[in-house]
Amino acid sequence: MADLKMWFLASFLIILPIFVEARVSRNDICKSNTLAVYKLRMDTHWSNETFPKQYPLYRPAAQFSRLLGMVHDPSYVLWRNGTEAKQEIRMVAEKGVGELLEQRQGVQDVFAAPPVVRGVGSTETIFYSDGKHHLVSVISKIVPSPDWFVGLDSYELCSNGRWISNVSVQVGPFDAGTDNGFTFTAPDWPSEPTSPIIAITSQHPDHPANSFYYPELEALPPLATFHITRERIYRATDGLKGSKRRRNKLARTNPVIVPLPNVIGKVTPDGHRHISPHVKRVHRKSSRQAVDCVLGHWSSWSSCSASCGVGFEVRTRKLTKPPKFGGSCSREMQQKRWCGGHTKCIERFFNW
Ligand SMILES: *[C@@H]1O[C@H](CO)[C@@H](O)[C@H](O)[C@H]1NC(C)=O
Ligand SMILES: *[C@@H]1O[C@H](CO)[C@@H](O)[C@H](O)[C@H]1NC(C)=O
Ligand SMILES: *[C@@H]1O[C@H](CO)[C@@H](O)[C@H](O)[C@H]1NC(C)=O
Ligand SMILES: [Ca+2]
Repeated sequence: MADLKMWFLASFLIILPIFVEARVSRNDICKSNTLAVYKLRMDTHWSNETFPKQYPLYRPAAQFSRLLGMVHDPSYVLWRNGTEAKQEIRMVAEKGVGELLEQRQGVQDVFAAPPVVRGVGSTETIFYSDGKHHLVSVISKIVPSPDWFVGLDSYELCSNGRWISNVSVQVGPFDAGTDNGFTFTAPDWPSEPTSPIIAITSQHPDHPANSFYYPELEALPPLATFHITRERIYRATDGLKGSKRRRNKLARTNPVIVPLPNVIGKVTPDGHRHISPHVKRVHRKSSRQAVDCVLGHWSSWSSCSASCGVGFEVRTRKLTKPPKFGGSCSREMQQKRWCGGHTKCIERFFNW
């Protein structure tokens, strides 16, 4: 009985971190509860020299709406070449307005960057990706245009188990299929029924009035380039080790990073810091068959402690039946992992 009491006491005192070193397989870094912070920059190349046909100079001059994006898993598609545009894509492509909604299956983070108020310019933002949500999709409306946009569809951030470090992706214009206008400044002409999203090329749609129709060119020059640069990876052990000074420095160097959580393990009465979740055998001489404990299911993860920046989330489980006769039992009753969000960082940029 004394053993049992001790066991209970111990299991509530010791709260163990999930981030125990050396469990991360070298070639599966992104899937192992790491959190990657990326910078996304969109450079736009819509100049009068590269796209002289009907180049919009006034009211409005050539520009791009604010950039909207999300980080998601493979089950979610924000937009895709060849498929019908969702309502929110229609809103962005036709009007340059709207928000992307975060509260849906498969979506981890939504983010935005300011508009590029010229044809040639640049805008940037930061986003977060965890091992489960490792695809990024973005969209920015070409202004003026009927329903044209540039964007990325499910760009993979985890390649061969590692977070990609630095890539540039050149893109051309897409047509959302919801408005039939051919020219940049065509009046609204809703497509009924709507057609699928298509890539606009120098030859297609092959209508001479089309603003991007350059039959003499084999391909259009790129309209925008997305640069994705890895800023930082939060590994399992970060914040659990490392000095307070280091954490503060980290928080200072990146304004969106909040101070990291402190060590989660607690010191037991015998003065030992228990930071190993390894199965502990209760030593007890007994002639009877050892029975391992029964643990409840993990709760779902709590919401992230930060909605703008890097935080952590927690899940817990309970002991359903204590071990008997020297059976074994994991003492891991709580796990923490990193999370990040950019939702609350989104400022109200000027809308079109
Ligand atoms: C646009 O480019 C064309 C040809 O390159 C040139 O003739 C024209 O003057 C330019 N217009 C402006 C406003 O820069
Ligand atoms: C869009 O889809 C069409 C048809 O499948 C394909 O030919 C084209 O290469 C695609 N374009 C882009 C940019 O993905
Ligand atoms: C990313 O790559 C580009 C071109 O290869 C280079 O100019 C740039 O310095 C790189 N940036 C980082 C952060 O590595
Ligand atoms: Ca269209």
